[in-house]
Amino acid sequence: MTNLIQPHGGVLTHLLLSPEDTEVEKQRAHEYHSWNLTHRQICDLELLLNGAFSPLTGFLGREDYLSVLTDMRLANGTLWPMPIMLDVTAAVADTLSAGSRLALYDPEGVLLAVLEVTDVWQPDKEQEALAVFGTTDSDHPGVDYLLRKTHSWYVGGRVHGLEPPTHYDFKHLRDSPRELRDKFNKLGWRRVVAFQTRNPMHRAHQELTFRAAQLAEANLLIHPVVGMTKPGDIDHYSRVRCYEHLLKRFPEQTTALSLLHLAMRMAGPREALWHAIIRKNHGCSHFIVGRDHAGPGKNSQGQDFYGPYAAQELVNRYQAELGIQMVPFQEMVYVQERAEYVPVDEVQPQESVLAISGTEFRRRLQEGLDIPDWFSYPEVVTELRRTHPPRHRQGFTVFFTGLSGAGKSTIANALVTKLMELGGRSVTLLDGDIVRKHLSSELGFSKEHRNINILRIGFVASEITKNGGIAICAPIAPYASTRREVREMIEPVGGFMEVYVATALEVCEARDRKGLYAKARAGIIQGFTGINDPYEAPAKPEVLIDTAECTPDQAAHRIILKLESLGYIKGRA
Ligand code: PPS
Repeated sequence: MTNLIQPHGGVLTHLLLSPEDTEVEKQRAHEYHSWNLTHRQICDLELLLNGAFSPLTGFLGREDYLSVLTDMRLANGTLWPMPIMLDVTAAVADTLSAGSRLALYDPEGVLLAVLEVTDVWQPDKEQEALAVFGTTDSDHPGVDYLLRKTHSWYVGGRVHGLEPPTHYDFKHLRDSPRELRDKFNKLGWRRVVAFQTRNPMHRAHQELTFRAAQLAEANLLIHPVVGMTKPGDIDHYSRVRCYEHLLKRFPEQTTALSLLHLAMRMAGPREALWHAIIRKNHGCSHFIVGRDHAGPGKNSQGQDFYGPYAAQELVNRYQAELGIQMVPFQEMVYVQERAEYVPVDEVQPQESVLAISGTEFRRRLQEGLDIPDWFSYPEVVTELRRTHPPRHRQGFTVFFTGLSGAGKSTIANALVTKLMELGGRSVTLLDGDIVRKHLSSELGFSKEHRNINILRIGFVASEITKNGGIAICAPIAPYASTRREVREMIEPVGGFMEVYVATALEVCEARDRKGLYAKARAGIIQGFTGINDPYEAPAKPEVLIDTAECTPDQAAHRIILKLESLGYIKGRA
């Protein structure tokens, strides 16, 4: 490892091994335990390796971790607000101890780095959530990821990089901190103000960044996050094409665009401080912190997790030791009389303000409604419309769930026929029995096998949905957490509607068309849903159908009406 002193941004950590040492590690790697990195871990590793996370030299050990939680500092006192550890399963943690070497692979099996383990421990995740996010509310995406998706053991230690993660997209826009510093030096940009974003940029953002650059007497770096952002955000491919369009609207030679493969945590104030340090490492002298920086949205009580300017306050508190100057900004609003954007605190009482919120903007996109020129540039809107067509041209999944014999298949068949009659999109039926015959013939009915079965259905349905088709699924899907996983696979790529066919167990048992309930009662079939295996009823399905109160035809019609009201189908059925 070498530390390079650069004119901008201080010491930059460099963790990539020399070609000779890389060869040696490659030869030895088969002797080490191995770990296949998750998407988030690949993001973290890339930024460790290229120095964006300087002064970190690897994943945090336990002492640094605890110190970051309580004081936002490493154990040696250096300011660092975000805990960055490698999370692994208990099975892998069991094989490791101080001194072990762990080979880190990408999903294609490429050896990216070797971790020289110093610490292995099981964290108190609730304590971590409270320290980092100030809450354990799982409506916070960072908390949700920590509690549900992060493995239960942490490993820390120095990282030895063999090669940086590969990117096949937008190569011309990906710069390491050193590359950006060199670029700024070459261009003679001594003062550079960075703008962080995870959203498409519209005119308000352009005006804000333009003013920030003027205020700081600096050049502008648009530095969007393309690693992991908030679930539900617009995909980075569409966003980057939008940024490229917008770049042409800035005065030539003043502004640069570069992509940051960061995995955001949506930690608001703490995250803003972290973002500032990362931009300092990329050679920037100034950093814009606007309203609700890295905000996670609303909590389960419908309130904001953090105050709108809490991030600015926190960054301000650490300004003296940060090494990068914050440029705080109020929200920008459009003043109709002046036909221009101004910070909200500069609006005069008699002036009228026009605003389109992010939610309203998405609604207009989804419904194909007008988006005015004062809000965004036509080329940006066209780009977004191309990849985010209105709902009636998107794919969707209708996911039935309910007991065996509840009537799922009958209603699903009726729905398929009605959707075929409407036409316009291909319709695929993934009924429980069909799937068990063609996709899951080797599986039984243990919890593990049922989950595999449902996730297979979810995967196929998400591919169909992504490509603009309609998937109708009708398994029992008895477990809430698996249904939630399916929803999470599909919602980012199109519509998802859960239909709970709430036929009572007694009714299903009385029907017993396949004679399975009788066999289950007689103990011939084990683990039968509703008899000796649980069915967790959905808490908030989009549609609840009581088959005692309607015919299959009426039930299918209700679903059509719901799809229509959500905009997924056009015109009356
Ligand atoms: S699951 O739990 O979602 O994977 O089940 P699924 O694939 O939808 O099950 C389809 C049919 O399998 C029959 N069957 C059982 N159901 C529940 N529990 C047990 N142990 C079992 N063994 C066989 C049952 O008839 C299901 O049919 P449907 O179509 O739901 O009536």
